[in-house]
Amino acid sequence: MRRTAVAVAIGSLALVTACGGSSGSAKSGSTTGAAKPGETVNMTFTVFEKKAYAIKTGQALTFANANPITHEIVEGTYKVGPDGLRTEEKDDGAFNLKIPATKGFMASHTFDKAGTFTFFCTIHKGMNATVVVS
Ligand SMILES: [Cu+2]
Repeated sequence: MRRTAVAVAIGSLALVTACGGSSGSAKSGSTTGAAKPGETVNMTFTVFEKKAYAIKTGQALTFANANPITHEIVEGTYKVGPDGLRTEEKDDGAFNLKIPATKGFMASHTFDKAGTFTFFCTIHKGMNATVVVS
């Protein structure tokens, strides 16, 4: 239940942003102080926008697909070669998000424990990143 609520909330925010903000109150100041639901991992083609993300315990990472490309995101360990591509990987089975080849599709995973976790896309060897949950 909680996970679904987070995903919906993030989706709504993204929609508002994408539409250019028709709500007049958005102009006054920043969003500082508002409860942050986590971070969005934007996936453009076969690249994660960032290599490292930071959220709080109980918050989610939301994976947003910018292109009609299939992804499968799992948590696990990996090794990366000098070209930035994974040479080894081990899915730890914590979660598995199948992202369909749908532009604008979003799926999220809530992290309930603090720690540093690595995740990757099983399909694309260059999609590797870390999240610190504090
Ligand atoms: Cu991928």
